[in-house]
Amino acid sequence: MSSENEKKAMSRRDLFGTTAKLATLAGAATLGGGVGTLVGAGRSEAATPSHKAPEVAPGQLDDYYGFWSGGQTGELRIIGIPSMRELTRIPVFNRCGATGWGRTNESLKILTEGLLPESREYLKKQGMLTFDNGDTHHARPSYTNGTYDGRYLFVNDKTNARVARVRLDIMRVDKVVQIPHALGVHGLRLQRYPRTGYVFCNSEFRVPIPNDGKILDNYHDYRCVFTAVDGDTMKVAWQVMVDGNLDNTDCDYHGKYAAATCYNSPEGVTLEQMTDKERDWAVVFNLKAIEAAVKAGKATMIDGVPVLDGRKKAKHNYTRYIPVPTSPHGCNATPDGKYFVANGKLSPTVTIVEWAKLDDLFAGKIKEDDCIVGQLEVGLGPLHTTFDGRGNAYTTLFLDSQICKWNIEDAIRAYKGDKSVKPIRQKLDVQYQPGHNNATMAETKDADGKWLVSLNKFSKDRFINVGPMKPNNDQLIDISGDEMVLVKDESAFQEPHDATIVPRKLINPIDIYKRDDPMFADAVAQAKKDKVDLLNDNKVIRDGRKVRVYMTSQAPKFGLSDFKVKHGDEVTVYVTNIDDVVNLTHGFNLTGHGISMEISPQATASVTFRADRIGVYYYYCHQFCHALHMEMQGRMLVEA
Ligand code: K7E
Ligand code: CUA
Repeated sequence: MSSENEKKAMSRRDLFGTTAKLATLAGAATLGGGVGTLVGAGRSEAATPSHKAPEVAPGQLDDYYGFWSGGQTGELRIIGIPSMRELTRIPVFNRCGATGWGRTNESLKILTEGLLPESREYLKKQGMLTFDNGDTHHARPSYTNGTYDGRYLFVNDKTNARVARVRLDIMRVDKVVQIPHALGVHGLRLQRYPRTGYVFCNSEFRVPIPNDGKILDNYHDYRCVFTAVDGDTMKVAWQVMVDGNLDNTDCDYHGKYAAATCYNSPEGVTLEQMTDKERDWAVVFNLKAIEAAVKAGKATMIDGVPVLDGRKKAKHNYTRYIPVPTSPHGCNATPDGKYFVANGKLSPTVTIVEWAKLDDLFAGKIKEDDCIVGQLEVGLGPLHTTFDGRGNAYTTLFLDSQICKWNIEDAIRAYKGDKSVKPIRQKLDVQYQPGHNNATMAETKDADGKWLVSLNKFSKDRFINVGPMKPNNDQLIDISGDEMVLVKDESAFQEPHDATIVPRKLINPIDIYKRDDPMFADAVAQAKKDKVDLLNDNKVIRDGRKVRVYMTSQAPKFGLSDFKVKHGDEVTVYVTNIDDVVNLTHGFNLTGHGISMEISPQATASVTFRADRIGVYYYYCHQFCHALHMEMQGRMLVEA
């Protein structure tokens, strides 16, 4: 950085000094038009794709799968890297018309069986079976020995406190669990070693436990819990009560510790109260001590879940609170397994904590501050950090609209007082206001330092105007050389928070379902009871007021060209796609009934409804499967 730039940066930073808290908050409130335009003001014509622009010509395949969270859409997206092409979406917490997710019996079972009783009761009163929205932030593939194993992917739902597991062989959710004693499940990371294992979830908001109305406005009695879900059973393994609001989390590469950034250490409920301190903390969790305490029956069972008290005043060895500047955000473990980085957000710094020091901390040999081995000023609004596996870190600067590349060991040397090192390697403008960034394989021991994506919340003038709500701008940056080079802009609908990028060889989805897939095991079992061969029979079975309609689909024909039911019957339609051809998906879309679903090759899908409308209703295939696809239809006759 030139001294001129340095001066400019410093004067902006002064604005963020703790003495000028109100200025900070005022600044933070007007990010979009105010502070955010300080850097890269006006339209940026820079970043003309250079010789390094990724070449993925038509017909060529990408090198990586990018797993994007879909934010408020409640879904996941798969983006090809380096092309940045959106390859598909995975419906998770949302209702999806293309697939029938949230309407088919198969998806409703998954979406409802993990709900807490109180949610079930609430939903019933609303005439709903499940929540039809979600807010996905952090999607992470499962690990074995510190690297991705291609089994599962886990993602949080911030708004309804759920965690979903996606099977990576079919790219569909197979389990959902709702987290008790929590509102706003935000940070999510997976145990890396020996395997996943635990899914660590941060509940963000502090709530009364139980939240039954006895405690209302006395917010000092609210609690926040850190939850470990068992990734195999998708049941809550244990919870630890903590001080403050949990934000993001990560864990080590040895299976010993997890860490979480906390804001709101004053435990207030207004913005002023929440930021009324110079320091918050990163809370660290001693997994062995927690497991031993749970095993020894030291936890309080609340709603069937073992809950330990990890608050400071409880003085247990489950947790320690490492002080970091106020309102930290991202929490990121380095791929060498040595450190984690807490990102300052309101402070222009990143704080580096050494995992190995936690042994001595929990043994009482050193103090919390002694675990901090580095604190580097990177710029304004540091939110998240990622890594290249060559010792460098890349931190998003929300307010500066930049990515700051810095060297980890140099930052540690500088913190020790070595004035000769300059840890900051480069700052690159991004357009604009980045939240997460992530580099290829950065969260594994095999970080490969090829590509980095910057997920920018504001796109402003980067795309043609689509109205007041603009797309996000996901930018691809080549980090394979000494310099970061911006090579691509890609628009995204609100609001992918985060992305994980995995080489394609580690992910092996199937093309055609196997008939024993658990996704439709219930349908197979019911058919067996009804003595129906799903691959060959087309039958209507009446069972009192329940009617089960079994039909095949094979381009361009449904096995039944019509079926008849009585007004008021409870009808379940089972469709089995008997085509054994890659890419040959059929749809079942029932007119006037709000029903549509897809049936992939060799799959069975089913949907249940009451035949409450008398008359003739067509069902048709909604996937363009054949030249006679329009003719792929039939009639449901509902008699009075
Ligand atoms: Cu938006 Cu990871 Cu939820 Cu930061 S989080 S940006
Ligand atoms: Cu089957 Cu279109």
